Amino acid sequence: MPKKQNINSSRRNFLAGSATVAGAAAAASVMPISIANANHTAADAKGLPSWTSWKKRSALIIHSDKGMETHRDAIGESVITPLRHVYIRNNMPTMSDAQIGNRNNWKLKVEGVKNPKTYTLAQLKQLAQRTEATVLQCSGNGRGFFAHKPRGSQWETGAAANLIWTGCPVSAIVKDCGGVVSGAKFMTSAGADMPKELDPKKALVERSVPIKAHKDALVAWEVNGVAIPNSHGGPLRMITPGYFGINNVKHIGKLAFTAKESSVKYMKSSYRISPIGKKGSQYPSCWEMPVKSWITSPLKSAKSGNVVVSGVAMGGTRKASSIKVSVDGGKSWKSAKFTGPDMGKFAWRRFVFETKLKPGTYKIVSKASAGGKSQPKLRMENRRGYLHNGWLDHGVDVTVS
Ligand SMILES: Nc1nc2c(c(=O)[nH]1)N[C@H]1C(S)=C(S)[C@@H](COP(=O)(O)O)O[C@H]1N2
Ligand SMILES: [Mo]
Repeated sequence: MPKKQNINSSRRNFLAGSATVAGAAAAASVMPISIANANHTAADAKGLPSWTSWKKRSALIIHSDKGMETHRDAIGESVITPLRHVYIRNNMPTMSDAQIGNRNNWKLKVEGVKNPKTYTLAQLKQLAQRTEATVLQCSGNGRGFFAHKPRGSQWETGAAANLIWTGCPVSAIVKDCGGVVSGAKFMTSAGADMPKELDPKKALVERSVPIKAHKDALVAWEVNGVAIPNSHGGPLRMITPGYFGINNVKHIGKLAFTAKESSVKYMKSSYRISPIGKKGSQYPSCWEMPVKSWITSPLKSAKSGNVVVSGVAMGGTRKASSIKVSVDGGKSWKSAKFTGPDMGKFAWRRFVFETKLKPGTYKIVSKASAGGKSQPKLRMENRRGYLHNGWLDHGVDVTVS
């Protein structure tokens, strides 16, 4: 029998430090779960919006009609996140089958290259293929831990997933188009999901990343072995390994190599890391992800004796090189072990730490290192609650009995 945890009370306890309206709503939407029982039934999806009714309801916390996050204990214990548990974050509504039409005829326009071209998805499949495992993570993952209650979904750890993508390397497209134009400094991707009646300056999801990111990037049509579902940006999605979620433009219709960053709202003013009380396009954009880790078990209680602490660690654009765990709130640290397959530097790794604990209360925290950098103790305060990788807030208070 799979062991069930009392998620209701664990969530309530966990949310105690971030008593926000959205946080309270999230706690109320929680149901006990057992990810071992992952059968897909109609009842499973009850309460999910119709465009994502194939998801597993009990694996998700619904923040709004545009955002749902994976429960902290529902990313699974293998290295890859089950698709039915993966978070969703939409700025624009997910495109429907009717809007998308025949997937193989989906078009990608390529500009800012010597010979601009428009490819169909079928042509891209014939051009080149590569598979890459990456962490997809929202810039605001961990926002729920900020004390100043930034506007936006109060994500804790679950706006993140580790996924296997297959697609055409952007470098192969660039080569096929004769190289990028001189002076190009950015790779700019635009989604086709903006409703036509809206003003592109305000509603077009167009993102620019430094041009060096194109070397690792894919335009992907497959995730975890299936065609990318519409809600995750099918039939074609930009994947920028190591870069935050927003740069992974769903429903990509245009790829351009540009001298300047896009001037739409989602580039210029949104996703800027500014001090509390300040905003503007002069502040850095949410691009590369920093090193980060969090514990996924135990979250609230454990039996005394041998206790297995497990979690995930990611390095962003660098390989996660080590992971340490502390059971005394960071006073003393011990090395934990990475387990499972190493899926490359852009993926996260599972870790385990076995320890003997006597009855009592413990603050268990984890700290990962990558590329010579370790997670900081504290969050970097910023207006919108982006980039949280501080280890203290991500710790868990566990009662051992
Ligand atoms: N076209 C388009 N791409 C998009 C978005 C969007 O609304 N439209 N949302 C972005 C944001 S903020 C994130 S965090 C990720 C979420 O991806 P997911 O919903 O597949 O988890 O997609 C990004 N790409
Ligand atoms: Mo996001």
